[in-house]
Amino acid sequence: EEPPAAMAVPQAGEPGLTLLSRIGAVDPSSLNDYRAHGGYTALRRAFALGPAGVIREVTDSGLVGRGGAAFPTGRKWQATASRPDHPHYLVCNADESEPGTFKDRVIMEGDPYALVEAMTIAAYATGAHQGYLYLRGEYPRSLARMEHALAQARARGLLGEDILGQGYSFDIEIRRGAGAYICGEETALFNSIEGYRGEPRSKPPFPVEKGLFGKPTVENNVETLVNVLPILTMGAPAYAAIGTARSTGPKLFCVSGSVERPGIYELPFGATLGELLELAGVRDGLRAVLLGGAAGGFVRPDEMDIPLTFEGTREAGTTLGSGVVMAFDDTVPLPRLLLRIAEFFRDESCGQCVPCRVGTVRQEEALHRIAERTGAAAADDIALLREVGRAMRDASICGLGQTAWNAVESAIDRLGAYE
Ligand code: L3W
Ligand code: SF4
Repeated sequence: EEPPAAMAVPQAGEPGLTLLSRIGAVDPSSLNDYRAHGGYTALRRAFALGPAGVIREVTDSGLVGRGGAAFPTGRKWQATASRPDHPHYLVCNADESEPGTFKDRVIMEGDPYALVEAMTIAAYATGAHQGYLYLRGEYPRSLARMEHALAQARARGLLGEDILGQGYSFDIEIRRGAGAYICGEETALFNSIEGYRGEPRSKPPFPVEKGLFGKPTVENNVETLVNVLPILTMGAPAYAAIGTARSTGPKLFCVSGSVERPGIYELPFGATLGELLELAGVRDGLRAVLLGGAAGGFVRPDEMDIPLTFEGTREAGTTLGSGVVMAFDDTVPLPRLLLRIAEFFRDESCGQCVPCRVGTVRQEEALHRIAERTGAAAADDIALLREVGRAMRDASICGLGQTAWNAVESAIDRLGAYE
């Protein structure tokens, strides 16, 4: 079995944490221990509130999606709940594949019952009786822990028929990914579950109307879902008081690269990039920080005041994405790093649409040439990269093609990568 995911040394299991409070403190194989650590109080509260009451709390909490796109969760749930056509489905996107992202893995390995409880609440609120957990194929430990948790929950009447004697039935099936990054795109994921090629569908229609098997579907990231537990236990106003007005609640950050203590850090939204890197022990000679993963962008060491919020990173011309913070010191060759990112997108493009299928190849070729050329010759290729990048951003069907040029563009414009 692969080694456990890195945990943030100064944070995991410490008091004062919300999402990580049980990680390292609870026995992930024991439902009793989960209950002893506050487990299943949120589901009881959900049954007391009723589906509409749960959606109201989630809406009032200001929770937005943690997969990278920050769509309001309450609005998504309401849209599916109000659809007259049935069945409704709940899908948890655990195909965590964005380079540098490993937060969902820490939750599934360290607190698996939290995800089972949160999925049950989401399904109850949106009128679903069947849920799917789409789990990254490269996470065997997450799979084992989640399978065990599902079996225990079923055996104890917390999944299946008549959950907690409330007359509500719900169950969860696990589907494993097979190594394709694109299957983390929500509609490619539906195709994968349905047995088709993992190719994104055009939107609209959005999944809330026409999702899995063509039915109204709520799809949320693992971290998004587990936030529902503190929302219900502490109440929406207390939750909304954490973070900033537009990015409420706690956030998990995945810190890796040139730092002393890589791992998952939980901080309220609004902490600065510098504060986070201070916790992780930033090394001398910092050259750049990649925010948001391969689909995100680079920032410079003099931009440490950027607030880690969706609005703050947007105003700074970058993105928070799924919470990736990858530090690079001056021993890392930037052209090689950019080539690796371009290679990744060329490999992972599903090939369905021309701008992305061809653009990711042209981007990689140009970066290869630039790595060997200087001056005016390199300038030609940089101009070509901009043109190809614009076409990918404007005309690709899905987020992969739309963001495949982000990191390279930011390296050229913010870091002066080829100057
Ligand atoms: C109802 C509308 N629903 C949008 C829903 C939509 C989806 C969500 C966001 O992700 C991000 C990117 C990267 N009525 C709706 C609506 N929705 N309008 O809201 O939608 P969208 O299209 O803005 O984004 P997206 O394509 O789902 C793109 C990030 O994903 N990314 C990688 C992420 C990796 C991980 C990981 O490894 N864990 O999350 C790659 O591109 O940051 O911002 O549900 O249906 N009118
Ligand atoms: Fe496939 Fe790329 Fe088009 Fe997305 S943008 S549908 S990954 S070819």
